[in-house]
Amino acid sequence: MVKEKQSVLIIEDEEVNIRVLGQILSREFNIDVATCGRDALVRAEQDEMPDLILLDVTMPDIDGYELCRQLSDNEKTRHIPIILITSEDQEKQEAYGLSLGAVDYIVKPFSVPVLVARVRTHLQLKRQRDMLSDLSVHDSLTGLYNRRKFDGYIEAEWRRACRNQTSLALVMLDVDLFKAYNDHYGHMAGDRCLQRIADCLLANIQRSGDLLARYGGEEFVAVLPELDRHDATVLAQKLCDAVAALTVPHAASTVADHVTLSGGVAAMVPDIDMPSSQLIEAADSALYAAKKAGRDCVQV
Ligand code: GH3
Ligand code: MG
Ligand code: MG
Ligand code: MG
Ligand code: MG
Repeated sequence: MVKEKQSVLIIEDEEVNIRVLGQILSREFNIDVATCGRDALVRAEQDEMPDLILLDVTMPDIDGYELCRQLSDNEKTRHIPIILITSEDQEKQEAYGLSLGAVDYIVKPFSVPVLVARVRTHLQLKRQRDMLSDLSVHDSLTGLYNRRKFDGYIEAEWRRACRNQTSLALVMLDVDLFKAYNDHYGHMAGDRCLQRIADCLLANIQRSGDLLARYGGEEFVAVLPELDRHDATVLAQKLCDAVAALTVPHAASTVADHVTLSGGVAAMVPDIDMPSSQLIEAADSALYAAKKAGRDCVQV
């Protein structure tokens, strides 16, 4: 999610510079400080990652250029803009820093208003990028992750499960007789119903590695790392029960007097030559079987 107040990580070994930079920037941004390269690498990779890094070139352990290279090469930190701050006022050095992935280069002694203006500009750009990347992975109706995010996530988890030889489970859920729901209550009511279902499903998915996405129109999917077939089936049933317990009226349903889901479950320990589509197809077939078995049920 896009943050209210953005954060700046100052990587600097000189006390006086830390104080000056901290004082100016803390009025607008959350500030974190690292006084050596090793500490900086740890901090930059924490869960709450900085939105921008101010990086001093002359450092006691890892030099700023090398740090810049490492941060730009790392998948987790490469999207964080880095501004190099240095007393070396040479074109060559500046070009070198920029070639390593820095977005800007400021020479000491720096002008405070210019530094603040540059920081603001890069943070604004960062915010816009964050908003775009947020939009690109979320579904606008339900707020859940979308198909694009699901595709990338299942691929990554499939590879991980293959490497670690652990189970990966997939639950596919489809609203029963939803066309009839729309026909009876109208499309707008259908939209609100999907939102309620999404909220309910999300509230019942608790582990941090689990991913819930809207797979298509009235279909939802949960990627469940390290869950076996039995536990995934228990969870799928819990999800269906939770949605049924909302008792959203569905007068046009032939299954119940309220909205229900059908669920398909698949789980496997991937082999190196198996594509992830095998897991998706297995869950899809199980879902089809649940529909054939009369809906409002889970099949494996
Ligand atoms: P089944 O139990 O076999 O799944 O029957 P169904 O009617 O749910 O399945 P079908 O595939 O025939 O119809 C799905 C319906 O879901 C049709 C479509 O209009 C509706 N739908 C898909 N996306 C949306 C949406 O974003 N909003 C609304 N309101 N309806 C949607
Ligand atoms: Mg220094
Ligand atoms: Mg469907
Ligand atoms: Mg269908
Ligand atoms: Mg359906």
